[in-house]
Amino acid sequence: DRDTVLAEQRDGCLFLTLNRPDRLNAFNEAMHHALRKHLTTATEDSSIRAVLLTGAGRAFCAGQDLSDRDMRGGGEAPDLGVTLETLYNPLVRQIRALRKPVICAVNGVAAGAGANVALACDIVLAAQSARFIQAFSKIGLVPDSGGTWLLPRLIGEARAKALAMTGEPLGAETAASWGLIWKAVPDTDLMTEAGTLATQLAAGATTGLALTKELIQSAADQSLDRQLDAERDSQRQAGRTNDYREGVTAFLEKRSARFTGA
Ligand code: T3D
Repeated sequence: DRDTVLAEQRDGCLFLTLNRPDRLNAFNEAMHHALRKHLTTATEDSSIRAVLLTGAGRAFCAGQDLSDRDMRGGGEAPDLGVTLETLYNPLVRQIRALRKPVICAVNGVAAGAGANVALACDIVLAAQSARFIQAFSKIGLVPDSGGTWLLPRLIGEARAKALAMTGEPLGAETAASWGLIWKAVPDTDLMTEAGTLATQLAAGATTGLALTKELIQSAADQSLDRQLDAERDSQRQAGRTNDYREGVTAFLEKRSARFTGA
């Protein structure tokens, strides 16, 4: 059901809105499939040069829809390894592999996988009233969707463990001051600010931005020596783009660059 994610393309940007507001945009299979489909469009369509992800209504996303996990009738617990392997993991991999900036505008509560899918995006802005909740411990689960990898890298092991084990909500301003997200903005400014950022990045040097994303993502697993080699290779590639030529020319001509993404 594609209505579970609203999509609009403008100014080189694909604006995606998780759209199950009465369930706080919790993930069901339909929403997973719709989101993946839109991200595939973003990957393949060269006229899309940035993606902005947000949620409809008062929440960003409450993670897995737990009404699809109702075992009160005594039914078997589902194999959650399968749902991670087939739904959540491919989604996180797709966001990280997308060679275009993915901006997340966290408009309200982001809980469970909803929090970690947000954190998997490249630049995360949050409304000041938004909260990030590693809700998994409250239902006996472990953080997923990359949470156990991202959290200690972003905020250190001490804070990662405490957030994951207590399931306590973390306000947007604290999240920003800890380095979990890019910034917290007044609620009323969130969508304007995130939209401006997304369209600005969509008008950027797309190949250079893609290479930057890849370099920063791979850095955590590399030695400085190997990272220097990777920077050399990426810079060589970036230096061969028309956008590099245009960027230098625009600087010398004291005008704004007109990047085409090529
Ligand atoms: O299962 C697998 O495949 C494995 C993968 C797991 C990934 C995960 O994400 S596990 C974690 C799942 N998520 C949660 O445990 C969070 C559950 N929700 C909450 O803790 C709270 O709703 C929030 C803290 C997010 C927000 O609280 P609040 O007080 O602002 O809102 P509320 O009243 O709790 O929720 C409003 C409605 O949304 C309510 O429905 P109602 O009573 O109005 O009909 C509530 O049941 C519904 N809702 C909220 N979260 C979910 C949900 N319905 C289904 N699933 C949800 N996750």
